Amino acid sequence: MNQVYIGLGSNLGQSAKQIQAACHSLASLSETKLIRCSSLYQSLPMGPQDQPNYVNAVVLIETELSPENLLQQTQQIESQHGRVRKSNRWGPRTLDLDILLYGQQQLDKEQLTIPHIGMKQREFVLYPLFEIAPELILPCGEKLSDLVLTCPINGLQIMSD
Ligand code: PH2
Ligand code: MG
Ligand code: MG
Repeated sequence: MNQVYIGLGSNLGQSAKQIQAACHSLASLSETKLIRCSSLYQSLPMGPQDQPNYVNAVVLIETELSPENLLQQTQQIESQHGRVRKSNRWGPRTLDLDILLYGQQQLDKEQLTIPHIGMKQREFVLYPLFEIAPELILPCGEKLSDLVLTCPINGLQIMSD
């Protein structure tokens, strides 16, 4: 059983609902259990500024799916939730599912890099991750708690429902 952390993001349509629905979709994947979900967070857009704020969250699943297989499944969930792939980097999207960590594995393939590139600098990944895994140590040996301490919060807010 592999413990996998997935980052969720949305800034188009009903973002909070998209994220919640995506959690249900992840929970119903084969050979997969949803273990923990962070709160929903509102974050300022990283990248182009002429786009809406994001809703972000992080979940922990346990899965027997391989990284490649899981990537396929998460891309299918993105499409089912209305994601249209465009070439604009860091542009708005209805749903983004990023495999952040897959156990202690490090993978560097054309379609999939694990740990997720950039996660160590992103407040909208680190803080929700810290909420559900305060003791986590990354494959590089760094403590998540140390990364959080040096990551500016940049307006990140827990959403109340
Ligand atoms: N995702 C992006 C680009 N910019 N900004 C925030 N705040 N949250 C995101 O999830 C995000 C982003 C591309 O994946
Ligand atoms: Mg992303
Ligand atoms: Mg992505």
